[in-house]
Amino acid sequence: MKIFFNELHSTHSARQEIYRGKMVPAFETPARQSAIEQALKARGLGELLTPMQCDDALLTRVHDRDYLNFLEGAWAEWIALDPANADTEAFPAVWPIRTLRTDIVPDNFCAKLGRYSMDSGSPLTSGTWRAARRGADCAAAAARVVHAGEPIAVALARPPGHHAGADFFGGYCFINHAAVAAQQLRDLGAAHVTILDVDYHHGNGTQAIFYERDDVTFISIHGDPRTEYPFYLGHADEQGAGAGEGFNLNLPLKHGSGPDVWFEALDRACDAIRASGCDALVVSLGLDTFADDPVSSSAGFAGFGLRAPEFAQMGRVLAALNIPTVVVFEGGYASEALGDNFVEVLRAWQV
Ligand code: Q9C
Ligand code: ZN
Repeated sequence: MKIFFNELHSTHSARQEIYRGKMVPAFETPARQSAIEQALKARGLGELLTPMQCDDALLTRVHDRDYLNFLEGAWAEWIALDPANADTEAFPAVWPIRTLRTDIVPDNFCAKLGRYSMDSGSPLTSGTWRAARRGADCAAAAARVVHAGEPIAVALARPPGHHAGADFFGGYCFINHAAVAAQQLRDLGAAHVTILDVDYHHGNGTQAIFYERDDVTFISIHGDPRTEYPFYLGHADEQGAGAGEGFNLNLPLKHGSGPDVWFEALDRACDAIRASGCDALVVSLGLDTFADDPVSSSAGFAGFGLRAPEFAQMGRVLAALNIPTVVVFEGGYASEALGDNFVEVLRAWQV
């Protein structure tokens, strides 16, 4: 099994994030990917490879050119505001919601930061662009080998991607790797690609990117947005629009739902995947459905209460679909358990 890992991931390393008005230690850390790399090596699972660079043209089929330019230059602009910013992380504090205009991109950097983001919990750092851009390379490389005949390939990258939309970052995500993988598969000739997002949080960015398209189906199982991040998307009535009508399926579950409820939703998702007739599957694999995940935890319950045996079962159910699959790492913040849980999912493809 080929696993394309982001060797530049730790260039994106934030110390802190804003949560409920306070600075708290960042949850999205380099330790997350390192833990998985270590576990893969220790268990002898897969072949860790660095990817070739993917074309910018692939990225601009997923993201807006002006957003990519903004991300690439953001750190230099942040430092230009004040050289002392070099020791900080950049956080937006103002956003163009409702009645405010997004068609004119302001010159002011803080205003741009808000124009291109959805929350203040996603620190932008000196290495964010380099790390996120390299993540796209991993996703594209995994898609290419699956197109060439591998039954499975993995993009092991951070920061994650599924909250990032065509022109905004948020939820720790900057470049949408799952969307890049799906688009790469389409460009290589896959007639239909389906994305299954099993991160605890709804993949709002991925959904939005493909919402009006009939060539990519988006299916997501996630915490009910009425109580869970990203709050403003992920409801069951979002079924796609225009040509994309019928190509979006959300399966929101109440916070506190356990493995039985989650696996019922997975069965529904699998029915929809089969019905989509896709030539390839992209799995946005977030491991924050884990019973001890610190980010999805509230009121004494975390994720969907999944543990190693359930992650193994998830892998078996997905592998049994027997569809060429690109697995993309998304969220999951219990670093010490990420390695085991990741390996448990992937083991199913390794016969
Ligand atoms: N207690 C992904 O899993 N809220 N993003 C953090 C901390 C934001 C999660 C609250 C959660 C974003 C890719
Ligand atoms: Zn998540």
